[in-house]
Amino acid sequence: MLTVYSEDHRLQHGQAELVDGKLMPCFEMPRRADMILARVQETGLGQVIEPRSFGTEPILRVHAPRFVSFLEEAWTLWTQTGRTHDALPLNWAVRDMRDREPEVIDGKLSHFSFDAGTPITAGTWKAATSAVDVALTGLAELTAGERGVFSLCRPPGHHAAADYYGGYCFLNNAAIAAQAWRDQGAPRVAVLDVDYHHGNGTQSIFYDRDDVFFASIHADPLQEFPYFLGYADEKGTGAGEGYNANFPLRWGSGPDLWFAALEEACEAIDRFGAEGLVVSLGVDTFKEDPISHFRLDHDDYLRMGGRMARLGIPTLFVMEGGYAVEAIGINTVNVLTGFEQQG
Ligand code: Q9C
Ligand code: ZN
Repeated sequence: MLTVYSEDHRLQHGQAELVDGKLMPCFEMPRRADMILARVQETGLGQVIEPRSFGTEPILRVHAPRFVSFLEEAWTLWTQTGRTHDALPLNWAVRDMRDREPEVIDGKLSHFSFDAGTPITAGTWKAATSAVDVALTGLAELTAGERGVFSLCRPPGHHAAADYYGGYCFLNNAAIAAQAWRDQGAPRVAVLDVDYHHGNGTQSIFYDRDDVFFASIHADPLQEFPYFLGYADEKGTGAGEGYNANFPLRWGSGPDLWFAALEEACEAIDRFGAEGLVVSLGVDTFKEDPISHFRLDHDDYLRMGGRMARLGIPTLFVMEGGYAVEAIGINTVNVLTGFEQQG
């Protein structure tokens, strides 16, 4: 299988995120991608290629222009106020408060985000747009005839919605690829999100549409981030009703419950009749993940890839989360190997 990878991911290396009421070193770090790339190379998965540049047009098919400009300018505005450390927001609008974009950068950070775990740094824009190029280059290889392609995106994307960032995500790489696939003529695209966390951004982007089916298997939002989206009764709205499927699982869930949900998700994708599949591939479902509470083991990732392959449609794997850094390469490449081994 081809892997698309860019060194530009290194430009996103935040110092700290707010967790447990403390500023802690970021779980989402460059070494994650290094470990995955090393495993791709040592297993001989296939060729590794660099991305081509697609510019902002495909990004603007998914994200709001004001949001994209904000991401591009945020670091400059932040440093113009004399600060050189990472930018993190502090407070958010809830319930009856106003939906306005403040003039000052601190207010803008609040307006366009939903958590304090996602630092904006000097290199964030470059890294985030490069991750989009990695996803879109993977798509181009797929539509040129590959059966499966791995886009080793970093930073991840599935928590980013049309006009807000968070959960270590700035631009929604998977959603941008799914939309580009539609724009290139695929009538129906499915996104299958197997990251431990709900793909709230992707769900939000496609929630009112019947041309992109979204299915997500994740920790129950009653117990886990992002808390406010990802419940089983979210089935889509308007034309999109019936085209969104959530499979929340309780903390402590292991392979039995997880693969039962995968079976249901895959059957729904089959019924939908997608011509293409985008997999939001997070491996933070691993039993030793430091911020997660599922119990998948190394071999489960082989089985996961095998089941995806049996859908029998061109598949773009887009990297999302996974924070057990020593194991992230093994688990990720196991999914890809499992996919390839399934005829
Ligand atoms: N107790 C992805 O996996 N913070 N994002 C959780 C830990 C947010 C994860 C706090 C986790 C976001 C792409
Ligand atoms: Zn995750």
